[in-house]
Amino acid sequence: MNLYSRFENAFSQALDKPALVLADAPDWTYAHLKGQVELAAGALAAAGVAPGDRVLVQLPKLPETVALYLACLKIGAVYVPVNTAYTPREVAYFIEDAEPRLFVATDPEAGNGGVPVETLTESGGGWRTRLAGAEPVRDTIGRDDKDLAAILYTSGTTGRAKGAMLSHNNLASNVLALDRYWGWRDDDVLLHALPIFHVHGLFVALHCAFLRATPVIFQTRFDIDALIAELPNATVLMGVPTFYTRLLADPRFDAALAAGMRLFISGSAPLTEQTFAEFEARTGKRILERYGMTETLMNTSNPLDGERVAGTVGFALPHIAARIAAEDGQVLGPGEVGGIEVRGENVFSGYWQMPERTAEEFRGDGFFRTGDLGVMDAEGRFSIVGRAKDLVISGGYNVYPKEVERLLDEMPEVTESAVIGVPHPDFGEAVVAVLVAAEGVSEDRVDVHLRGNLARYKQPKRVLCVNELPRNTMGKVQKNELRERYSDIFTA
Ligand code: MCA
Ligand code: AMP
Repeated sequence: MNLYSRFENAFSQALDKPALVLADAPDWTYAHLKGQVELAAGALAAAGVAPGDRVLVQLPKLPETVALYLACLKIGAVYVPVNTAYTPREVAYFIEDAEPRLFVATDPEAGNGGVPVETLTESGGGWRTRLAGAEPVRDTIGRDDKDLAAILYTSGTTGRAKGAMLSHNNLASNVLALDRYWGWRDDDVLLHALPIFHVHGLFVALHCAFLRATPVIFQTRFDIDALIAELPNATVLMGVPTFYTRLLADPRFDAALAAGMRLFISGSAPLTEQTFAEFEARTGKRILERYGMTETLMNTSNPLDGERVAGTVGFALPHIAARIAAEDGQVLGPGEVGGIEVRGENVFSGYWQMPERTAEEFRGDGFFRTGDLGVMDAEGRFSIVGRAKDLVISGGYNVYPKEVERLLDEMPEVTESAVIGVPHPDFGEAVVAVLVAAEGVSEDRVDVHLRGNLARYKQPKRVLCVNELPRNTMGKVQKNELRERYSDIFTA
């Protein structure tokens, strides 16, 4: 079944209800959203997009972006969203790899390699002209379970991004599980301040709302004043831990403001026990932490009813199997630390055009190796204790050190580099570069070199020069030692 058919059924029962509640424009009702999806579907068809074609999208968080996503589902195209912070150099790779039929972006110069570009901005663009002249498409194409709905790029330890192929069934099975597990209600109102080019904001948040056609307070970016202003009108907030530390840092945020909220959900990065405890002390409410990743969507969650335990990510969601295993594949018992592995309809089918990489990440019995290190207790509750993959998570965004190190190593004055994540009060972890450079190298110089090449959030917040990097007897750089050495540079 096409995922959009599920949403469309709900939309048709809720035509007069608000779908997207906007700050500076009239709300979009579900009737309007449905109509805009039909027009966008027509515009896509007119642009030559056929089922299975990729549509690459680098757009701000506009209601039209949501309509474009749903239109891709409707006509069976494959939606490929990319972070708006990515530079043209980063986007060039996605264009080459995904071979999109169409690229929709804010900048008409964005494309290369002969891919047609349509522009969409807040105030105009060729895409709006196409929409205005489009013939609406009413029929939603049928899709088989394995047909792709989206490809989401996720960087890897090699520094080369991999496209995770997600099917209609992956997405549908996950939202159905979350709807049940989190007890989604017909009168819920979602406060949405996440970006919509990642799983969290796009598939977890929007899908939960669309499955029951409940209203979304659609904030175009995280803004503490706007968030606080709308909390009394909402029942559910989904955020990365930085949302919660920023709320706690604001004296206006108190129990009265949170009183009408049914659920505060956190994910994408570890929520500290301290934040969990401070939040409960301030509001009387316990944040519900869950765990997922691009390749698997959501895997585990603390319960709606029942104990939400700080520092844990809860139980495997219904119909998802999760286990802890040693590197050699041996399944480990409760209390033993190992790799978290998952299997279920939520798990992606593989990396786009990378069968070897895909095969490396799956066990023979179909379990996917997440690269996260965890432990399960006797009741089946999971905790994440570390990462086998060399990954920094800053404010909920993933940064793979290799990608940054490669660019740093391009600088003539740099002999070698090591990029690490260290604790940061706002972003949880912050990216730090440790460089060996004969003459030393200034932060400004690094800044200038990285600026046009790398998304801003991936760039080091601090650059440190050393005489040599610590290595073990095998010659491997000891990042643990560096993380230890610089652990308090932002928190001291
Ligand atoms: C912004 N900056 C950052 C980050 N965000 N630096 C490091 N890490 C970040 N996350 C930098 C900007 O480049 C800028 O730098 C300065 O901070 C201020 O930028 P601004 O845009 O004003 O920042 P902000 O609006 O305050 O953003 C912080 C944020 C945002 C709200 C935490 O990063 C965010 O929305 N994060 C959520 C990411 C997310 O959705 N992750 C889910 C993916 P300068 O001033 O120097 O230029 S993971 C996922 O989907 C999996 C499946 C899962 O489990 O959920
Ligand atoms: P992404 O590749 O952007 O999908 O990020 C997925 C990664 O985010 C996971 O593999 C985890 O390392 C991390 N992650 C997601 N949720 C949590 C959580 N609740 N606690 C700790 N790490 C998390």
